[in-house]
Parts: sequence; structure tokens; C-alpha cells
Amino acid sequence: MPMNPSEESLARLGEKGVFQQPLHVGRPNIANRGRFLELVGQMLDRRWLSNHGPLVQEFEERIAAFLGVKHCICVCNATIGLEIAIRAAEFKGEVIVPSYTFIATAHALQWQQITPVFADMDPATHNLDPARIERHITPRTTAILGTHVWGRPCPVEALAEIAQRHGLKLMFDAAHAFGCSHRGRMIGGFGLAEVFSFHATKFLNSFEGGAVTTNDDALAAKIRLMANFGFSGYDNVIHLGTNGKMTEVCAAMGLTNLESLDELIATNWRNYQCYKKHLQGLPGLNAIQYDPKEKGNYQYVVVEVDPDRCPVSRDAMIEHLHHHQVLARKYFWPGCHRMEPYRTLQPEAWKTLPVTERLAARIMVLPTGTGVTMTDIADVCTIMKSAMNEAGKRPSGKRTEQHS
Ligand code: T4K
Repeated sequence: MPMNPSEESLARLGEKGVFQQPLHVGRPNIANRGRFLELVGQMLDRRWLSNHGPLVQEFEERIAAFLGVKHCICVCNATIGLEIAIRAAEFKGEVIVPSYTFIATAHALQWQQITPVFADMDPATHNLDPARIERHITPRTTAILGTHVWGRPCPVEALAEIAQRHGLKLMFDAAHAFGCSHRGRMIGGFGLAEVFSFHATKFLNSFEGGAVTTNDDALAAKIRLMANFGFSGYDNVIHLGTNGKMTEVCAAMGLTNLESLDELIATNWRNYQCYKKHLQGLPGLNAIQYDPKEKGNYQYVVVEVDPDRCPVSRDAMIEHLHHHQVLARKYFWPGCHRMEPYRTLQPEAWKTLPVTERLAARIMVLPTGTGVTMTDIADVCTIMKSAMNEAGKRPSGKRTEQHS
């Protein structure tokens, strides 16, 4: 007689229901080993390893064409890309950012003595809420820096309208959003510039890496200069700069993965749908939705744990999953404003961030990508169900949301 999925999972996972190997969020996608090694072989033969070599040039050209933007400048990682783009665009004073983002968004400003002013998020999109921005604008505000969280686009037009009305600049942290679109246009060409991450854990990875994309010729030239110490030809430095260059081996990895983009998306889409199917039977666990009319990379399977319907808190669920070797994450808990140095510098920031406070304590990110099979997903969901069943057996299984 066929077993039901739960019985099958338990049989597969052994008596204790624990994965043999940890299942990570952000396990790198490595598309085509043979192609990568071929490119690396060519690179070694050329003895050209860095400084805007042929692989980086090709990677930049292909990205610009794919995104439909005029300029793409590859960099060593998105954090440095953000720092350079922010400096090149001459942000100063205060810049409005979400608190619900990876800490690099805020650090890229603070690193340059610019104050990140945290604005609250829209619970429906997890992105900056345009209705909660203007209260933060002061005479010192120079820009808005939005993050396309999970690859779902910011409310670009509403932010542009606010920026224009107040004479502010607008830029996007697009670290999650490679291959995603907004109103039919690829993310990459919005605002003054957009910054992608190609970190190992990202949808498109180049080990470490990133890219700044823009349609602004002058800004592009300045960013390119700043990413290479300000050099203009041999022995001629014409601007303050840093070392933001991408290496050739990173570009080889990026190009390899770019060539397999459709397969990577298909795998993520399959996994996302599979999670949604299995989550249907689990009360209070709601996967975020992606707009079917837009292009997406589905790199993040993000689940909101509703404390009114789920018998287990987000933190207890994560603990249970980790115990079973499923290394789910709490991105982006507890919010940048509750991390240093912002917690000390802006101790009152939480008061204007009620949605961030509430949602950061409810969200968890589950493993996906090419290293995760549909069987794994069924097993992960069985493990989550077992947490709920165990909580149901305890006299007081439900735990409350907490902030440390
Ligand atoms: N803006 C936003 C909105 C971002 O999300 C990020 C980065 C940035 C800017 C800055 O981009 P980069 O400067 O990094 O290009 C990870 C990534 O390190 C970070 O890039 C990413 N966001 C963030 C969301 O996630 P951690 O601190 O969670 O990394 P870690 O070491 O815990 O690794 C995550 C998981 O991936 C672990 O379970 C282990 C697994 N993993 C990791 C690596 C590196 C692997 O299985 N293999 C690997 O090679 O930040």
C-alpha cells in the first residue's frame, strides 16, 4: 500500500527525522562545471586575471544587454558597489532606507558618514512604504535608497514622485533582483543606478561580485573610475577611488551561471510551487506571493508565521528546523535599526517602525535552489508539521513573538 508523504519522509529521514546533511538557505547555484572550467582554462592561458579583463568585459556587456541598460560596471561585491555608487551620486547628510534589508544597505551609507534614516515597510510587499517616507524628510535628506527585497520590486513610481517633489536622489539596492522585472521592464534601469549582488548565495553568483547598472553616462564613467582607484590610463589618477574591481575568475563563474539562467529560474520556480503545495496543509504558514505578470527569480522562499494560526512561533519553528538540520534563516531579523551601530546611534528608531518590528519577528526563509530536491521540500514540510503536532500535544505549545 502506498505510504502518505509524511510516512515516506519519516522513513527517508530515519527514526529521528533528521537530514543526513544540512540543508542550507543560499546553497550556491553552480550551473555547468565543464563550461566554468573551460573559461578558467582560457583565463589561465591568457594570464589575465583581473583589471577589467576580457571575461569581465563580456560579463558586463551581456548583463547590460539582458537588462536593457546602457551601462554595467562589475564590482568585487555589492557592498563596495553600493559604497561607490552612493559616493559617485554624491549622497550626503541623511538618506532614507528600509530597516528591513541586509545590513550592507545601511552600512554602505554609515561607512561614509551618511546617516541611514530607517523608514517602515509595506507588509504586503516587504519593501519601503511610500506612505511612511515623508515624515522622515529633513533639510539634511539628500536621497532615498530602496531595496527590492526578495526580488519583488519597490514601488518605483511612488518613490520617484516623492524624490522629485523633495529634490532627492533615488537609487536601488537590487542585490536580490537579478532577472526580475517591474511593469515589464527589467530591474536595473530604475533610479539613478541599481546595485546587484552576485554573492555565492545569490540567484546569479560569481563567488563574490556585484554590478552597478545605470543609464546615466556621466555617473557610469565616474563609477568606473572610482572602482579602479581613479586611474585614467597609465600613471594618471584623476579622481579619488578605491579597488572595487571584479576578478576574471569571478566573471567566469558569473558568465557560466548567466548562460544557464532559464534553468536556474525553472528550478527555483518548481521548488517554490512545491513548497506552496506542501504548505497548504500547515495552518499559519504563508509563503509570500510573486506577481505572475512579472519576471522573477524565485530565489527566496519566504514564509510568514502567523502567530494567531500557527501553534508554533517563528523562533520555535526555526529551532525545530535547525535541530533537524534544515538551516532556515530569519532574514532580516531584527531589522538594521536593532543592530550596531544603529541601535546605539538611533535608540528611538524602532518607534516609527511598527511593521518592521512585527514582521521581522515572523518571517523565515527556507532552503531552495539547485541543491534542493522536491523530496527535500516534502521532508522540510513534514518536519514543520511535526513541530506543530508536538506543540499541539504540549499544554501551552504556543510561544509569543519576541524581540531581544
Ligand atoms: N544588499 C542586500 C539586500 C543583500 O541581501 C546583500 C547581501 C547585500 C546588499 C550585499 O551584497 P554582497 O556585498 O554580499 O555582494 C548572506 C550573504 O553573505 C549576503 O551576501 C546576503 N546579502 C545575505 C542575505 O545573506 P549571511 O550572513 O546570512 O551569510 P552566511 O555565511 O550565513 O551564508 C548563508 C547560507 O549560505 C549559510 O547557510 C551557508 C550557505 N552557504 C554560504 C556560502 C558563502 C553555502 O552553502 N555556500 C557558500 O559558499 O549573508
